[in-house]
Amino acid sequence: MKAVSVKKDGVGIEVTEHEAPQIKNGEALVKMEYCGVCHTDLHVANGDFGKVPGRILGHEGIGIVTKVADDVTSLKVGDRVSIAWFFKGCGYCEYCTTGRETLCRSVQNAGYSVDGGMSEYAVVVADYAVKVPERLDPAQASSVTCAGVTTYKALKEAGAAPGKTIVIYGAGGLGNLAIQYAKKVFNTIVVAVDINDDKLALAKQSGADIIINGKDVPDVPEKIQKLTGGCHGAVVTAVSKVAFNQAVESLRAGGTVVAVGLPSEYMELSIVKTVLDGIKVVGSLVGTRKDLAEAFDFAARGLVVPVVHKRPVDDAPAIFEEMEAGKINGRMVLDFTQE
Ligand code: 8ID
Ligand code: ZN
Repeated sequence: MKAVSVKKDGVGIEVTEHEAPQIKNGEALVKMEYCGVCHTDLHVANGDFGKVPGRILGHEGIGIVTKVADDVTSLKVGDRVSIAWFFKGCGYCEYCTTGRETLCRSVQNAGYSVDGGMSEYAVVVADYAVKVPERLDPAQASSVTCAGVTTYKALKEAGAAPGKTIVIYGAGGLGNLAIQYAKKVFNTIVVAVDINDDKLALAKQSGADIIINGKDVPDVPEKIQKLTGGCHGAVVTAVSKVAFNQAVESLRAGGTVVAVGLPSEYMELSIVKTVLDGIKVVGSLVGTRKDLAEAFDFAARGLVVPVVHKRPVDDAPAIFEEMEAGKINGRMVLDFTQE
């Protein structure tokens, strides 16, 4: 079967033939329909979290169950399921039992510690695979599987609620969905900051109230403070420490910065501002199975509409280059229905 995997030396990707996987107890086999390309796949392919040679990438997978192990009761053949970064937890540690399962110390992550969704067939752990609502388009569902659930959860962490002002740094694959959830689900006032006008035009179409190009404005936080009186929360999806530093300065007293993007850098944090303004800085990692089910539901009801572009699987190397160059507007989705 065809799959997109990390090259043998642990850097870069290739589209090659792999042996089809076999299922064990508790597992199901999924025939892939679509798998989105997330910037995290680029980090994994670059070895940013440690090299994983040969690993099949992908954690925005959507497909149909074609086989289940004899002991599986939670899925049946024909179900449409997602393959998310949170692939499996231990189920009994302090994190798994307190609604923070993505922090499980024995976690398995699709497309990183286990093979993921950029593959004609993939294995899921039946009890951990979240089902996709029937009326949600499967290509759009792929984006919700990571970009959607991650930003939906991050907005909860940011204290998003009606009447609050939220700034989203980075209006790429994650950022566009952050804007939509912030506007249509949480009913907040939304500021979007990016360094690319095309992404900001899409941000505006997607519901952002204020758009700011960080390259055109000498002092982004000052402008945001002037326009809004300071934001209640910031969700940073940009892959640059510049945005993290600006996010802190964009807040009002009592505000929260939610770190989502994963540049291999450190952010600056004024101790005096943090203390005197009661600033909270929180890291947020994807979302639980329940968060994903909620994020799917809002998309199925049409409140959030992921912007997706279907591409042939053989385009994967080109898509990774486009992402590195910051040229992608919305999300590129590998189309396995044509394989
Ligand atoms: O669970 C998590 N925390 C999680 C889940 C999924 C993805 C984290 N991520 C991480 C990815 O690994 C990546 O580091 O979030 C980051 C964003 O992923 P993405 O949205 O898939 O990447 P993208 O489509 O390339 O978008 C990045 C955007 O940031 C903008 C770019 O123009 C682009 O639109 N950007 C950059 I780079 N520098 C900026 C700056 N200084 C900036 N925007 C504003 N200011
Ligand atoms: Zn992702």
